[in-house]
Amino acid sequence: MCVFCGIARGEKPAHVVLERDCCLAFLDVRPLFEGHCLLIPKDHYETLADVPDSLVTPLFSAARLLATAMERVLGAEGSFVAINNKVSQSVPHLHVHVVPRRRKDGLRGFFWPRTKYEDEHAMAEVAARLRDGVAGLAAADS
Ligand code: DGP
Repeated sequence: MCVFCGIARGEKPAHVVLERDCCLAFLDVRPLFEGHCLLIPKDHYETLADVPDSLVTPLFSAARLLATAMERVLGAEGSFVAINNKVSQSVPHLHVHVVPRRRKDGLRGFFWPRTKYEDEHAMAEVAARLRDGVAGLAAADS
């Protein structure tokens, strides 16, 4: 059984910090920093691509609320909001990491090594491919 479905159903304990009809946020057991939250849809969707449109707004709105609350009550100076989709995703139930940040908090290792585009042309080519992909998906949706 999916561990996050267990938490969503209240069958597995978790430190819940926010609950809505469609989603739930709780503390990550292996936090980057204290207050690191995982926000999940209560229904089981594996990746961001699987999440229905009707859920995107309430889910992201809850992420925004959590990020704002962290600054208010945890003294965070900002936050990091991220989703691992498939790669580096250890729990196959979509979860949004909402992590409190402070300047010079050392959170560098969370990022993979940065790369560089060969030149402007290479950058433009990748951008064009992505624009085509986005246009194709948007057309398929309409
Ligand atoms: P990711 O690597 O993006 O799939 O993150 C999964 C996170 O889930 C990881 O930071 C640890 C956390 N986690 C795994 N199992 C549990 C659990 O049973 N309870 C809680 N609260 N967090 C969990």
